Amino acid sequence: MSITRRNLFQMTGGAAGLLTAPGPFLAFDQFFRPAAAQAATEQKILTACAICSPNCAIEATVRDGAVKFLKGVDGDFHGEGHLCGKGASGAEFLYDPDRLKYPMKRTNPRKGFDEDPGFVRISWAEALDTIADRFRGYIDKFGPESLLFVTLPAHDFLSRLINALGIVNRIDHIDECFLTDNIIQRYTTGGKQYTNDFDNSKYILLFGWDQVAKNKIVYANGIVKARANGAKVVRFAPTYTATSKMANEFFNIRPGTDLAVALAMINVIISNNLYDRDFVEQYTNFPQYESEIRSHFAQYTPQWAAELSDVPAADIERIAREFAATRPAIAPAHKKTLCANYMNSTQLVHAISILNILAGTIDRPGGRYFARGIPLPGADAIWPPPPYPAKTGRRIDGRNLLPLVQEVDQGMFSTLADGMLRRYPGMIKAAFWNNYTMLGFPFPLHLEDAMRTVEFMVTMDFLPTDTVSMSDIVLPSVIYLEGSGVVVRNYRATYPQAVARQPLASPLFETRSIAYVALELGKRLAPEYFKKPDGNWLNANELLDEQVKRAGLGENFADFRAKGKVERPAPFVPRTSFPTVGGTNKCQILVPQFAEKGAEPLPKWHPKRDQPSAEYPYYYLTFIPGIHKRNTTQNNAILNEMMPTNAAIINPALAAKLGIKEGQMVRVRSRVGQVELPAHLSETIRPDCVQIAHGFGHRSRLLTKAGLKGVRDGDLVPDASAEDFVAAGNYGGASCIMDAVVNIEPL
Ligand SMILES: Nc1nc2c(c(=O)[nH]1)N[C@H]1C(S)=C(S)[C@@H](COP(=O)(O)OP(=O)(O)OC[C@H]3O[C@@H](n4cnc5c(=O)[nH]c(N)nc54)[C@H](O)[C@@H]3O)O[C@H]1N2
Ligand SMILES: Nc1nc2c(c(=O)[nH]1)N[C@H]1C(S)=C(S)[C@@H](COP(=O)(O)OP(=O)(O)OC[C@H]3O[C@@H](n4cnc5c(=O)[nH]c(N)nc54)[C@H](O)[C@@H]3O)O[C@H]1N2
Ligand code: SF4
Ligand SMILES: [Mo]
Repeated sequence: MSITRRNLFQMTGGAAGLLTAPGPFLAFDQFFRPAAAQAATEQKILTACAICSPNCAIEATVRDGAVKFLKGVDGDFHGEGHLCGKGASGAEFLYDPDRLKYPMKRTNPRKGFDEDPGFVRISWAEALDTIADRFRGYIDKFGPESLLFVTLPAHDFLSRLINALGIVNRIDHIDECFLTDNIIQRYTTGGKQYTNDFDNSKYILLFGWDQVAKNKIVYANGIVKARANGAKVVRFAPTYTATSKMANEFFNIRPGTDLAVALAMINVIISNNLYDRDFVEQYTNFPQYESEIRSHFAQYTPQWAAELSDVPAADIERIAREFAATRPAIAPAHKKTLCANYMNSTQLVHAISILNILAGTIDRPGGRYFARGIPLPGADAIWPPPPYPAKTGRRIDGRNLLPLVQEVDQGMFSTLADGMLRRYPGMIKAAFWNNYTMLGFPFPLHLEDAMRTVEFMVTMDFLPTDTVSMSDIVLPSVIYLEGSGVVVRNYRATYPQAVARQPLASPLFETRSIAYVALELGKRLAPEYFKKPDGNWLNANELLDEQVKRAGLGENFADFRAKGKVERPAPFVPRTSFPTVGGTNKCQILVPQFAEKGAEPLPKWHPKRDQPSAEYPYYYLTFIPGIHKRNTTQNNAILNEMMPTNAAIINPALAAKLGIKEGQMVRVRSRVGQVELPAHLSETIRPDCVQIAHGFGHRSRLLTKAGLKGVRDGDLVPDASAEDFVAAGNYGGASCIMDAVVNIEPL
């Protein structure tokens, strides 16, 4: 309660007043559950979770049309009979009384996280007509570069809309997650992420990787099985988490220095010829560049790495030798901590890829393998569109300065605000947000300033988030429990597997899918692209039927749905050809193409961006709690009860030095901002770090459970410009989502 009141005092008077003054701001229709039928009916429906990427199989109990209970499915490859707490709480998303129910438009022209939008309900026709009119007007006057789409290519119809309009500025969050890994893998192994075969591994080397603590069942169970099979697990991290507890050895590494340890390990393995000779000689470019590679890594000694990292030199040397001698061994990379945290993440991902290559476990059991997937044909293959216009506009985020990023057409959240406020101020006139919120950015306040410069903002979400509350038009989305789809499995896919997603309930209220929105906007803005050869409009259900048929999953979607899943068991045949860019069909340790594109062909030591100073003496760490999914779950009744807010986690030794007591309010400051929150003392963190959980600090008063609880972790993390990344050698565009240093003081 005290936290809520404290936050209230920081708000503008107008917005604070609204909390006690009922008006249009609070005038949502009463939430209802489907009316009970005369006779009780109970169905069991199989579907797939979509809260995180393994998409564990779900068995739902649906009584009288209402979803009552979700549980795991025995024998499912990913959930293995279980759902985690997030997955099991899915019905609370469906029936959240705060859900967006109808399209709405804003009546308050002032915009900001703490402004009351004054939403009023409108019809879908009015919403879509307004969006189409405004978008058409901006395109005609300022060209397609004036439109910003903040969304993944979430449906083929949305991609078609973006391409048909010639939109150059589609932005996504991947630079904060696995972008650098995607880029590095294209050149080093030709492989994909997500396929870490822990079940069969004998030595697992974890740099930060914390998926046990995330409750990601498929990976948590993988580590458990590996330990049961006698594997050794080693983890480096500045915090002792559930993953650290699962490790045989844990090293309390200094933040941002894993790169030094990895470089030294490569040196130990190469200079002692401990690498997997058969693999390295046959399938990599090591023989071609041997002398360059050997002399490059020779400079990185364990003693040098120990001084930077606080990991003893003898341990670095010993672990490198164990890693190389124990077959099969793996150093997994999985998203943020390895790929996006710091300014040196590009080099770290490259170094870790080299460790896996030296272990000879690329696409081998117990290593990182390429998922044996089931390709689904896209809408453009099924109904070829007229040629798309060239995308000629200016790229707002400066991504074009980073050729390796530009090639993969993903990113960049981290440089968007800089682009809008400094690079091309005023260029973006309208923004379309789907399935994203501004809390997922570094330094959201900078982005709030940027979004205030946009004349017309549309957001599609299922909850009234902070981004929704900044918008002119709001579109209510269905969620995964109301949708249909084919889910191709990527984790543990030693052979091709797909499961069906099917609706547990009809879409509630007037919620719609992004496919519907894209199609309706397409009809209005680019009708020639949204017709089938027979002259009829494209149709999302027909697309699904056609995809199922062409992928050989069934006669049509209904047929596939009746099966529930399709598996094509086949023996795992390890690859002998690696489709790296450059066409050599070999893994590349030294990447000659990087040199051609202004990047480093071999990973060099670079420090992280922000380093402790007299003013900001402590490393700032963030984390994603196991019971939440980023910014999506804080308003879920069950998950909110389990973890409603965040705290500043510090070591008791630091607390004693600064005179901070458990639960006491503290101020944490970085060079870009400050937050106030209670302290939580824990032995699990290094004494030179302060850690705050991601996902809290929603300002939207329309989120009745999550609103005004906790602080935004991103308020302390500086965002960047593309020029900063080029200057620092961050060629892979890693967002630096944890790269900050802070001060902390008692209040
Ligand atoms: N429950 C849950 N699970 C999720 C998600 C979710 O939203 N909820 N999201 C998924 C997604 S998209 C992602 S990106 C991943 C994120 O999963 P992780 O990449 O594991 O990221 P965090 O939760 O941020 O965990 C941060 C960990 O990294 C450590 N760390 C911080 N700095 C360093 C460093 O310099 N070196 C080392 N070695 N360790 C460091 C911290 O101590 C902490 O243990 O989780 C996935 N799994
Ligand atoms: N400050 C900070 N920023 C971060 C991170 C961090 O640790 N700290 N982590 C980074 C990482 S690793 C990742 S992967 C990204 C993830 O960032 P995002 O993918 O943006 O994830 P969320 O923050 O959960 O935001 C998802 C939004 O989509 C909405 N949503 C959920 N389901 C649906 C749906 O079916 N339809 C629609 N239309 N909307 C839906 C949710 O309500 C929420 O507003 O964040 C990154 N940003
Ligand atoms: S691990 Fe949890 S949230 Fe992720 S797909 Fe499985 S049940 Fe859903
Ligand atoms: Mo992520």
